[in-house]
Order: sequence, then C-alpha cells, then structure tokens
Amino acid sequence: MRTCQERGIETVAVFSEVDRLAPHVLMADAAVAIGPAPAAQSYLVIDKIIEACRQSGADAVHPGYGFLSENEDFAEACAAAGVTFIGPSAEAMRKMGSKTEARKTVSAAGTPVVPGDNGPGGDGFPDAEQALAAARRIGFPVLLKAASGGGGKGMRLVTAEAELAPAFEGARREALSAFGDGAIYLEKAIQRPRHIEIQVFGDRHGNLVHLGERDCSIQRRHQKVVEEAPSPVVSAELRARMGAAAIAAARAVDYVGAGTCEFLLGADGGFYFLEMNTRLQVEHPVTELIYGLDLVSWQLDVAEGRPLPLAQDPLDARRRGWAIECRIYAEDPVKFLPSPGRITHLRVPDGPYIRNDSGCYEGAEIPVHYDPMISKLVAWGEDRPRALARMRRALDEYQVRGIETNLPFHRRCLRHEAFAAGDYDTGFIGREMADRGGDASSAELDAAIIAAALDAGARAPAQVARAAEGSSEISGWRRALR
Ligand code: MV4
Repeated sequence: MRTCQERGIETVAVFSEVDRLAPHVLMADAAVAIGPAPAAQSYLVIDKIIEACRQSGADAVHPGYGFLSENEDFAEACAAAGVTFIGPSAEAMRKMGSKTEARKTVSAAGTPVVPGDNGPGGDGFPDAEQALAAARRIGFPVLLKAASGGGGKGMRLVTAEAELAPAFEGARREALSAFGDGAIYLEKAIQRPRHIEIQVFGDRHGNLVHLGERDCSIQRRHQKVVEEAPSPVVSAELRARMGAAAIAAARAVDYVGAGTCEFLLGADGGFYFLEMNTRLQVEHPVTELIYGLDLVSWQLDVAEGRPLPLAQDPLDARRRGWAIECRIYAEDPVKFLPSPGRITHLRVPDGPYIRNDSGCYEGAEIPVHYDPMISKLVAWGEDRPRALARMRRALDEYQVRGIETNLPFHRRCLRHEAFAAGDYDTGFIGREMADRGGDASSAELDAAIIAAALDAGARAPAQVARAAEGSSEISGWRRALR
C-alpha cells in the first residue's frame, strides 16, 4: 500500500470481523468486509475476494504472502474476472506446487535436486514395499516427503530399514489429511544443511534475474525466525552458480514476477533445489536493503507489462552491506506458545538503518485466528558485525507490554557466539537454544532496566536530573525515578 501511494495508485483492503481496525485497513483508501474471523470463511474464500474487486472497482490484486498467494485457482478466478493477479501464471504455480513435478521440471533444466526417487509413476510410491526398495538404492538416512507438501508436513526421517514402513503410513496419513493428497516420494537426507534461498524476478518479456541469496537456517518447527542477506557462507562464486541454477528453474516454468528458489546447502558445499515459492516472501526486506530496491514496486512494474527495471550486471553492482531480519512473534519466549491479547505499551526501535514492518500498534488487540507475527525488525550495516551490533541495539530498544513476545529469544540469539560467527545450520535452535527461550523474562528485564537507572542516578545524579528536565524524550520510568 505504501508503494501504491508513492505511485499514485489507490488501494482497497479486505478485512475479517476481527481486523476492522488492523493497520492494513487503516492504511487503505477503501476497505471491504469479507466475513468472520476464521480465514476459511474470509481471507481464503476466492469468491469473496473477487466480489470485493467487483464492488470496489479494483483492477489488480496483490495476494500478499499467505492465504491465497500460491493458489492457482485464485489466479485463474482473477483472470476470469478481468482482474490482474500480481504474481506468476496459474500454470507456473501448479508445476511448482507439486514437489515431484517441480523436481522433474527443474532437474530437466539442469538445476541440481536432492538425490531421490519420485516413485514408479513419477508421482509417489503406491506402497511401503516399493519405497523401501528405493530407499535401499538411495542409501539411508532418507526422508519421506509429501508430493503436495511444504513446510515439513508429511515429512519423516528414516534412518534404518525397519522404520520405513510405519513412517510411510504415518507420512501418507498426515499428507492426506493436510493436503488431500497422500502421494509420498523419497529423498536422501542431507545432514546439518543450511537453508539458502535465491530471490528471482521475471517479466513478461522473457527477462529473468536473481537478487542473490538469503540465509534462513534459523528456524523452529519449520517457522523462520531470523533471516539474513547475504549468507555468511556463500562466496561470490557460489552465489553466481546458485543464481544461475535458480534462474534455470524459473525459466523452466516461464516464471513471471517475484519468486524464490529454496536450496539446501550441504556441509560439503553441494547445493540442491528443494522447492520454489511462487510469491514474494515475508523476508524480502533483507534483499531490498542490500540492493537498495522496492521489490513490491518491481512487482507492480511487471504486472503493468513493463520490463524489469534492471538487468543482472547493474543489479550485481548495486549490492552493498549486510541486512538481518528478526521476526517478532506474539508468543511465550520459552514455550513458543502464541500469546494473543492487547498491546498495552509499545516502543518501537528507530534510528539509522532500522526498519520495522509492523502489523500492530499500541492498544491493538492481537487476534488468536492468524499467524502470531506482529512485526519484522530489519537492520542494515556496512558489514555483518555492524549489522549485528545495530540489530542488538534495536532489540534492546524494543518494548512490548500486555502480551509475551520472542524478543528475549532474539536478544540471546544475536549474542550467541556461534550465530555471531555465522556458524549455524537448520538445527541451531534445537541444539543451542532449546533450554530456555531468551536472556530474561520481561519481569527480569524490567528489574534490570530499573537497576541500571538507579545505578546511573547514583553515579551522576546531576546529569540525570538535567537530562530529565523539561525533556519530552525521557521515558516515564526514568522521570519517576528522579
Ligand atoms: C530436507 C532436509 C534434509 N534433506 N530434505 C524441511 C521443510 C521442507 N521445506 C524441507 N525440509 C527439509 N528437507 C532433504 N533431502 C531438511 C529439511 C529441514 C529443514 C529445511 C530448511 C529449513 C529448516 C529445516 C528444518 C528441518 C528439516
């Protein structure tokens, strides 16, 4: 919506009953109610979104990150209604939506995929017996994966022959209930991988470029928590090879718009295509910051039929510095359980090269119905140590009261020796951060702030008093302590 405002384009929000006062509704020029809080009765109902377009006269839809953003039926419904879907073709989404189809398509284009077996018919194994025979050929450990999967659902690690049959049945049941498709295929399990994804962009004139990688290895239960660009372990030479592999994968489906190719990077330096996300992703700001670009603006350019604003060489020349994103979740920092409720106090960090993409404000009610992410805090620096120092400072500035957040987790993670050294993989949180969520509870943090203020006051009472005098910037607790 900010990008649209800058370009002189009017915006329309859609909202459910609990989102009447959500930031996106307040920001839009107009808003249309689409039903009750459960997404299945509002944000996921294709006909309601199309009807909102008709009512408001919207000529394009930006599908965001979740909900219908990778739904090919929605893209087709938009086309049928004469509304531009800001994204790739329904056909590209369909091919990449099936993991077995994607593996087949991109490996034919020369993109390396994890060694594995899609099954006798190319779309999963009919039974555990045939899967076992394939697993013996590939070599243990193997992963059973759902053909319609993603996000780890319907995925099982199998380390020995005897485990395969029960794991196969479990994976099939889970995949069937989650995706309505029980097709299961096999991959060799890559040990301690890093999750490296490549941002790609295509236009309707056959141009395709990449915008480097993001390292998203800091995850918990397949939910990303910290992302950075570039990756601490990707050299310019590896970036060029992974970029070329991602472009080849995108070209194989005539990709148009913003997309991301996910790769596993093994400890031995080998990389393997996992899947392609056919949308702009949550973590795109880290890419925007190191390239100095607005990727939503690029999406609008492409949707309007314009060529990509920059070719590969000038893009490569723009890269500068380092960016880190911390996803701030409304959740208990130790147990990682959602913590909905009202935000009674909010102080958002600020200062040079800090960006806070937020979905909330002081007084806002965090609903139970949706993803508990309340903001994305992003910091840029000339190099990684400076980006890290800036993020640590910003995290210390961030105050949220009324709900629990994972801020203590982030404060501890960003100070962890291995993270600071760039030495981490997808198992980092489970191994290094499992014991406790963060550095302190919010009560302990309050106590520390008060102790520090008392200490500062004891050492230099005159300066503290002078600073507090008539200053609107001095916060309440400091004034109270005078
Ligand atoms: C893998 C893997 C190791 N080997 N595939 C997890 C979600 C889905 N997108 C793919 N996932 C994985 N696939 C092979 N052949 C390890 C994971 C994985 C993972 C990947 C990226 C980020 C975090 C992860 C956490 C656990 C497992």
